[in-house]
Amino acid sequence: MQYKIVADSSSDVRRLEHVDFASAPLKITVGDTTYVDDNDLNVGELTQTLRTFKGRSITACPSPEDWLERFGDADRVFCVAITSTLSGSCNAARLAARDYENAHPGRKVFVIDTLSTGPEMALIIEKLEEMICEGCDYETICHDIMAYLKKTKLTFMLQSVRNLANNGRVNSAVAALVGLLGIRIVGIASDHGDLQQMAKSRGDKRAMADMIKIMKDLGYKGGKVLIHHCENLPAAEAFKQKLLEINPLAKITIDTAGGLCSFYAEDGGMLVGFETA
Ligand code: X90
Repeated sequence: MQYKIVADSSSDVRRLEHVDFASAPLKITVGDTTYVDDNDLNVGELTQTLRTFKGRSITACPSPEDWLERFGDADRVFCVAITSTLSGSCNAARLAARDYENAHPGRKVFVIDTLSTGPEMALIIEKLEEMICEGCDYETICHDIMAYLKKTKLTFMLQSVRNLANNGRVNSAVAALVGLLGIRIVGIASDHGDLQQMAKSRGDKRAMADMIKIMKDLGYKGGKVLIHHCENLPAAEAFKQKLLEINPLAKITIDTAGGLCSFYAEDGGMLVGFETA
């Protein structure tokens, strides 16, 4: 039985060691230039461009064909998609899954609407990899990954919500916060898969204290944490230290955000996916 995991590029996962993996890229159009969010994208350069760009910029999710061509000829495919509340990616994956199963009777595709993005998606992907490696059967994995998804959460801090607001991905209360200097928008991915603002914090330090509080309130007890940042390694490292104070043995990994998450989380933004108890 050949397994494959296919995620859209908002997961920030570029490769897996033990299971066949592919990323379906989203696209980011800044003025006249379209960037494909794949492993060749220079994310630092994109962020640099966005610092001074004043025009219109938009994003586009992968098409059903983009998903389909990444399934290869696997017998069992797991699709891991960004929240369907804010993107058409999950819907495209579902269409691809239907076509694939019709074209190849016996093969199966399980589509996961993560209701989240970035590092929470990466947690899901790592858990799938683990279960596949353990030799779990397909039905068990489908069931257990949905249970795991209930235990994972996402919190974040953003220095700017301009791109989210310009693309209609936040409600008007959050959009009204565009242009506030020195303020960090701290929030979570809600149970409905959209951005829920929890605090307005002055500076990274205060924002990180607010994020820790949110994590504890949501049931964080020292489980696995993935931190993805956009040009803000100092904050990511400081945050990791704070978490190690709670549990010195916690498994905490820092990574850079890919193109899509960097575009929306913007310069200095940080996303944290974590397991609750
Ligand atoms: O289909 C598309 O064009 C992609 C649209 C994606 C819009 C949201 C991306 C959010 C990226 C920003 C902070 C975390 C928000 C979490 C909400 C679930 C990261």
